[in-house]
Amino acid sequence: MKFKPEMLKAYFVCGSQDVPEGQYKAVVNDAIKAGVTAFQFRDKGADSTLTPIDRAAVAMKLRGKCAEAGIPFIVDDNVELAKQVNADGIHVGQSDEKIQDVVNEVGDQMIIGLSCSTAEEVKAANAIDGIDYYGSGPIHPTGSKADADPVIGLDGLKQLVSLTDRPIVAIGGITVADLSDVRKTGAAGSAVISMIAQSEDITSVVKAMLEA
Ligand code: TZP
Ligand code: MG
Repeated sequence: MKFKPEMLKAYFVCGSQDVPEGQYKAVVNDAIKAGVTAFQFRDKGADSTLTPIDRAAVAMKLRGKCAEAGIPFIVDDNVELAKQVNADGIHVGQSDEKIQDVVNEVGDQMIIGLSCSTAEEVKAANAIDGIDYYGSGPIHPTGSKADADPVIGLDGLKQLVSLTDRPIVAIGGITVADLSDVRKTGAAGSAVISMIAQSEDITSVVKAMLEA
């Protein structure tokens, strides 16, 4: 699937650890039906309720749902799993597999996202061909990532946007109240876990993301 910056508008990131046990597929299906523009499979950590075998099977199922909806299925961190399920994309952090190795391995077939939370990281990433977008944050404190980088705020986001021509998706503690401010920084969209995963009304939060 060819990358388009519009895919970053309403980007849902989620793993089984982010929802009550047994509800993962249902929540992701609801988000897809509501119109998210990208989905990232990020199932990891001690709170994941999937075994490695289940994880690949669930990834495959959700991969198929995203294909039906015409949105990219992006795997967090795990290049092997991304290849196994023929994902549309891979998203890596600064301490995951080296970005240049990921580009070399799958850059010709997958969308590539890289987390960049500082000016130095953005500048270093700008020098590497083949990265499609950056994920930057956390904008606010987040309860969804134990080892999150320091909060950068909307001002920090704005600074990172000014340092690159590549599209940036904002992440970390984003709520509906932030969506228009995120937009004003020049970011291409917002990536969220709890705003969707913990919502009683997924349809309306996704609508707010699409309309921001
Ligand atoms: N990377 C930076 S913050 C974060 C990730 C995966 C968690 C975002 O989750 P939430 O619930 O939207 O704050
Ligand atoms: Mg990561």
